[in-house]
Amino acid sequence: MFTNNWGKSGRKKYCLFIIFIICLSLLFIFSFSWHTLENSEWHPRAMFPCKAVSTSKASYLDLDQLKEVKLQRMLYEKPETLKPPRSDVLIMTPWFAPIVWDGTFNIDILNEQFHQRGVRIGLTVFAIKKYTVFVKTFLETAEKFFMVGHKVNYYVFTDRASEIPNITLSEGRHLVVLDVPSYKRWQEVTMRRMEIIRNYSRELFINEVDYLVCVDVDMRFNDHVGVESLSNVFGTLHPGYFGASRQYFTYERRSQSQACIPSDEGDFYYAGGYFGGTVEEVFKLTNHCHQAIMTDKENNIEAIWHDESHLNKYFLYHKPTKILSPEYLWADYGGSPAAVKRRRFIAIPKDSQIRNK
Ligand code: 48C
Repeated sequence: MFTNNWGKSGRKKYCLFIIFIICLSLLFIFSFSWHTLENSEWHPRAMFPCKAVSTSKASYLDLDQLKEVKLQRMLYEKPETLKPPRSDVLIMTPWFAPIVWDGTFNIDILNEQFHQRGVRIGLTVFAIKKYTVFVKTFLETAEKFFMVGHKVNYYVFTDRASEIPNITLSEGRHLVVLDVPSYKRWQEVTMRRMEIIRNYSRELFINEVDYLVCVDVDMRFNDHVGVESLSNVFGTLHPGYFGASRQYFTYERRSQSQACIPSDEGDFYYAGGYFGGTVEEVFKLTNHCHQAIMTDKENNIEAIWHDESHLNKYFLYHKPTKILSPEYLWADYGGSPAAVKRRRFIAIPKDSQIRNK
């Protein structure tokens, strides 16, 4: 055929061309068939399904941690099936999150459970500009009442590290002072807490603690605050609104804001000065709130109660797994409701001049 007039080199080129065509066809057939297989139940992975995923070692360890509770004696009031410990307040939400009031928990059982897990708790607080004046009382009272007997790291964020007192801490408790920028407006200071807690959750807290408790600094501990307050993600009922109906809640109502909650929605009014949870959950919460605050800023709007407004919006759609009663964040608004039997963490009346110094 053609090959007679081509000579040796011609034949060689012809053979190479034929080989090229064959390779190209094989490649096409292979890629087509792989694509078909990929989308069919016959895909290699499907043909050789990996063996049933065995429970990872980590989860065996978790199960191992569920040891029996060891108290000296199980001597306490019998839980009464037909007689709830408190009949004057709600102690469980419609989504089965406990609401923590005095008299509803046995701290000995809970301490035993949390000690077995060797739980580490981070307490975050911001002392920017003149708010450093609150740190000494905050820490001294925390030493007396906050998670006593458990491992605690105090994370104090400040622009004035030299003003943070170095008080003597009990065993297993450490003070970590972290430098952060200040902002001119106190509204900005309070809102930026979400961003800073988010960043440190990822860069530091995830490696050092299991739970975070994020609170205001112009406060003092006045009574027991313990592991009964811990859960995956928790908020605290605001002392000014825990008896109010939802239309009186000071939610953000402007639809332009990411924090907006319409007047016919809302479970509770949560205080911005006390929330927390596992590091993972606090990361998600603070990240979400920070993004929402930034979106509002781009839209030239600032939620009526700043980070607290965004926290309330978050908790409406991401229900807390536990709610703390106003015992855990009390401010004397004049009233002294009988339901609030213990004032565990109390706002220090502040000279409003202090905010913008
Ligand atoms: O650290 C400061 N410095 C300020 O100038 C303003 C707020 N803050 C932090 O933000 C403090 O940790 C405050 O406790 C918190 C905002 N909360 C309050 O000012 C009241 N407790 C509502």
